[in-house]
Amino acid sequence: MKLLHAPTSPFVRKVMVVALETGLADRIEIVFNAASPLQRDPALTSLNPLGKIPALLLDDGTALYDSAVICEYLADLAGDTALFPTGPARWPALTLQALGDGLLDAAVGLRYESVMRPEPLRWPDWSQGQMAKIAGGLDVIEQAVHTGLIGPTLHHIGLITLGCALGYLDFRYADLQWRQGRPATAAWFAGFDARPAMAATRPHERVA
Ligand SMILES: N[C@@H](CCC(=O)N[C@@H](CS)C(=O)NCC(=O)O)C(=O)O
Repeated sequence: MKLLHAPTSPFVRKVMVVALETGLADRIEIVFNAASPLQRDPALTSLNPLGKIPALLLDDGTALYDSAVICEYLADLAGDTALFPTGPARWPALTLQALGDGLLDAAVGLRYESVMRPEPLRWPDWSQGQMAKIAGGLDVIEQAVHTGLIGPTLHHIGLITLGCALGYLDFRYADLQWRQGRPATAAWFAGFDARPAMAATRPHERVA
């Protein structure tokens, strides 16, 4: 299998955490791709017409894309039934995954706005709207730690996604200081972030 990958991408990180935790990482060849909303790269769009990473090329030529799909594929391939639970536990796990993915959509979109969009074309109201989504999401995470929906004895795709989202905020938005006023999330994340698969996938700029 080949994974179109960038070490800065939190969505790619989700896939790598699942690959490491299911023991499949050795079967995945990493292929760097600098996915950009401004340039269509045939090496990527031939696998994912949306031009986004992660994209996974299977040995039979099938392409899978969207981190949620790839993560579930890997869990299924490994026979792991915990990361994507069945029964009633499935819905909170998938909803937390959607929360983390949505938080990341806002954060990655904001990053494009602030780094790629020419300054005269930037729209502060839109940026504030994205920041509000991030803050609202973080507040819901804090409540979920308090109610036990998120906690140290649980482990599934929702928590991996939230861990990657919080790690991305540390990487790109350290000034946001998301831990302030959210001590329960900070404590949970400190433990989660020490997992070997999280430690092995810390976001970083590409080293040429
Ligand atoms: N919903 C997608 C989001 C993937 C995504 O936004 N990836 C970014 C990199 S972090 C990307 O490829 N951006 C290029 C673009 O937006 O065209 C997933 O979960 O895989």
